[in-house]
Amino acid sequence: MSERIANAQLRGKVMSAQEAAEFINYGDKVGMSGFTGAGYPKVLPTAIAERAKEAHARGEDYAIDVFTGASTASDADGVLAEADAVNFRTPYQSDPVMRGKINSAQMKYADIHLSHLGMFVEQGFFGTMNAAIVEAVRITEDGAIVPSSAVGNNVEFLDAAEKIIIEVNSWQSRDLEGMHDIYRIPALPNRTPIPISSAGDRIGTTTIDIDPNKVVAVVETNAPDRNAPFKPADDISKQIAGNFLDFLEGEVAAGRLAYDQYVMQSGVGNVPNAVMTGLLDSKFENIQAYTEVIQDGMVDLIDAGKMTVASATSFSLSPQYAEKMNNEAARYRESIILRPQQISNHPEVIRRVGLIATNGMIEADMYGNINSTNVSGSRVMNGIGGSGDFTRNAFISSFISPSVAKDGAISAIVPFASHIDHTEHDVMVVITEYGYADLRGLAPRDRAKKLISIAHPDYRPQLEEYYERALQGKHLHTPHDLGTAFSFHLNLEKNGTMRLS
Ligand code: 0RQ
Repeated sequence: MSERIANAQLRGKVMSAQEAAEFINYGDKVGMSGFTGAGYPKVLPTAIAERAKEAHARGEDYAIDVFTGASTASDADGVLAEADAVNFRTPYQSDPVMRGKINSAQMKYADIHLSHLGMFVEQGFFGTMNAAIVEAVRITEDGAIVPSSAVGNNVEFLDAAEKIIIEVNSWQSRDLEGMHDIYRIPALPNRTPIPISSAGDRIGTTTIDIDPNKVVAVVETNAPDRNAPFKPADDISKQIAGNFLDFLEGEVAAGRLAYDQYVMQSGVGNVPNAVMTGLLDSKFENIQAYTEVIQDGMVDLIDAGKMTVASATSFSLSPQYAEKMNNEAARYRESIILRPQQISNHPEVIRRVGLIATNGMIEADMYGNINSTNVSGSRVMNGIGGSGDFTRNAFISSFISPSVAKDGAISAIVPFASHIDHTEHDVMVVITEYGYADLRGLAPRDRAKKLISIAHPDYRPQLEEYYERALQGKHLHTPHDLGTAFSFHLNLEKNGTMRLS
């Protein structure tokens, strides 16, 4: 193992996770590596959680503020939340225990665009960052870090932190070295254009240089990234994928897209993965991804010769595909680039490469506002993630979702979204198993008709009824009847279903 720590000074800092956790004090702001279950520290979170439990048992306060790239896993966010060791968390998270604590106000959560967080840290919006805990594949001779399966906000955390703890994880393939492309955006007011004009451009270094004098501990680990396997695509996912491909075909027919010009951004989840499976048998070739996470479907597209390059900030692979990535990283690094999330999600580059963004949603309202985060307006699911970065700046932004959730008790198309992450101004296409609503260039009343037509047939009559009522109002640009705009949600709260009769 120690050959993975090639720097003599840092080899002298090797210690146990318990010893390293002593450097993390009550109230500290701690930036951790990790993004969608990849590249997060594997042992420090548990050691910090143990410290918290011991302190609480003694009647003392102990909690920290946790900053990451995006979601981690049960052995990071999960154990910390379980131990009530987190006071404040940002950005995206998806752990069920942590979600429960956020929704019961036992901890605070700030849902920040993924491209913004590194910038917030650099600009000092959170005050001093006390520590960075970052997973590495190895430490080089000159003390630089080779990141592992995610880059996330590592650069910003390592630059800003007073103390650095490095977890060197021998489970991660050494062949990941060379896959990363580390680039720092010059600070304001000296910004310069990011020199990426196509997804495959490499503009930086393969390692992150750090100040070795800030390193207080190096901990050796050997533990896998914990990602949930994807569910096999069901009929509804396949229908949604089919409708998405029909939409793409329509773009080709209209001359706005060519079969070898598709630049993809895809959210994580089973439906986006089904879309990628659908692309395997499509006419699209030389697909490029400028996205934030590489999931199983993209690996299949690369293997099939359909995708030439994928730029992201992390992996989100099933255990089987993570194993494959580990075994064959030397081959995959020819076509995969992992960048800091400020770059993978940067508005400037997103607009330049002209990508088609495709993300999941909780609900869309009949004018095209999208709720990605808060069920019935208040209960946070995960967070906005990178969906805002991509949606606002895409060549075409799309949202995909089954038309109903919870066995039909919830409609994904509602009169008024109970929380809005993406406004009607940003949302171009919404797709369910009943078709696609192309909202581009349409006035609100025309959008309503399109969106009602892709709602579940059981909900179309009550959506139409609402719309007719709204049309009785005085101001008809975006017709609403505010007295009943949330009738679907209120009925859900009262009767457990959005069905009104
Ligand atoms: O619940 O898990 O209990 O079955 O939400 O829903 O249909 O499987 O879809 O996995 O794509 O998730 C918006 C949450 C959709 C996700 C959201 C329930 C449903 C199910 C999952 P169960 P599906 P998905 C890149 C981009 C924001 C971040 C983003 C998300 C569970 O896409 O977090 O886009 N997006 N990032 O039953 C109540 C509703 C519901 C509902 C779905 N209206 N009411 N529950 N569900 N709709 C990635 C990153 O940024 C890192």
